[in-house]
Amino acid sequence: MSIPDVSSLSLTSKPKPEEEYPNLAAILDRYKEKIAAFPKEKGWMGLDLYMYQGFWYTSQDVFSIETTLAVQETFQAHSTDIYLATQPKSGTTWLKALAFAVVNRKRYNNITLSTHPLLSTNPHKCVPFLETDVAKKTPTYLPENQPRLYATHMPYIALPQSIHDSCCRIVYMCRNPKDVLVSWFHFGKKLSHTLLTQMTLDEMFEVYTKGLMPYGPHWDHVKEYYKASTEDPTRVLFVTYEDMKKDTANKVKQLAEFLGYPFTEEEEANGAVEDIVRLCSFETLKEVNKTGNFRQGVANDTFFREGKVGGWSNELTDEMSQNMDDITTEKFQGLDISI
Ligand code: PAP
Repeated sequence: MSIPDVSSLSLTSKPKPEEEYPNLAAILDRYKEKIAAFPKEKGWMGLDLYMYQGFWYTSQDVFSIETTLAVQETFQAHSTDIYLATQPKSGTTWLKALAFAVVNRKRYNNITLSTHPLLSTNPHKCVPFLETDVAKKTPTYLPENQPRLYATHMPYIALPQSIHDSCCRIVYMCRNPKDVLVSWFHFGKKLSHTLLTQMTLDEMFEVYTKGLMPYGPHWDHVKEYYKASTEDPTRVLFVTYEDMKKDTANKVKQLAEFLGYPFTEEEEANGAVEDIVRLCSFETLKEVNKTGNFRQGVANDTFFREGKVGGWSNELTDEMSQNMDDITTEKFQGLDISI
């Protein structure tokens, strides 16, 4: 299991991008000419987005077209790997915490719950993204660390061929696009990057419904993973944020079973499932992450806002809501996706 040395991952550390991602500049440079040929449009927060394999990507960042291409070119999957895939704002942080807690529960057992890494470390630092790891000096995907736990926002089609060819497990979490949009909107307001242009909710609605978001369109991203899960449910588990909220304990059991770490009867009797639900709850993680930065310009607390289902109803107009429903109905036609 690729568990970073959490002692070096203090919530208050503020590494500079060039220190944290020393390979980034070379990666950005390597694909400069290639991406110049891709379709380009202005999208989320006024950024230039590049179309690749049917999806939009930002550029000049760790979550970008360049790091996606680098992952595709260099990353080698192992059959024992676990990948957590999401569209941004769909429950990534929660899913990372849950999977990390499930897979590592023997290592950080209940007795030492107070010293659990998730009680001192942002889940994003416990489970690296493929997209950011590729830009690090020493990627955590070392061969001896097996099984490995990774997250990614990359669309299914963009996953490196070695992931498609291997029998590793993929968990995909999707969320109601209306809540995703509202979450994106509030996230954007908290970012202090100078290249970003603040957007009104109307403006964000416009780019979101056109799919002009990092890793958008939302619906196509969901559809691809959903189809993969129906084609091979032993390889891809499709879960929704809403179901996870409704019955977290049972969904955690399902997750553990899928990942190959089922709870024993004894563990269940001892409350191990409930311990993990509590440890990874919005309330617990929000409290732990109320200070410090995830990376420059992104505070830890930006990943913990409301953590609710249906909060969109306080922010979107009836017209926006109807418009989104129409798109969702059309895009998810024939698919049994309940959000
Ligand atoms: P990311 O993809 O950028 O990492 P992600 O974690 O997917 O972000 O999304 C953040 C959302 O998950 C926030 O939703 P909100 O804006 O509607 O509130 C955040 O509150 C929610 N979230 C984070 N942690 C949890 C958790 N433990 N339980 C439930 N929701 C959570």
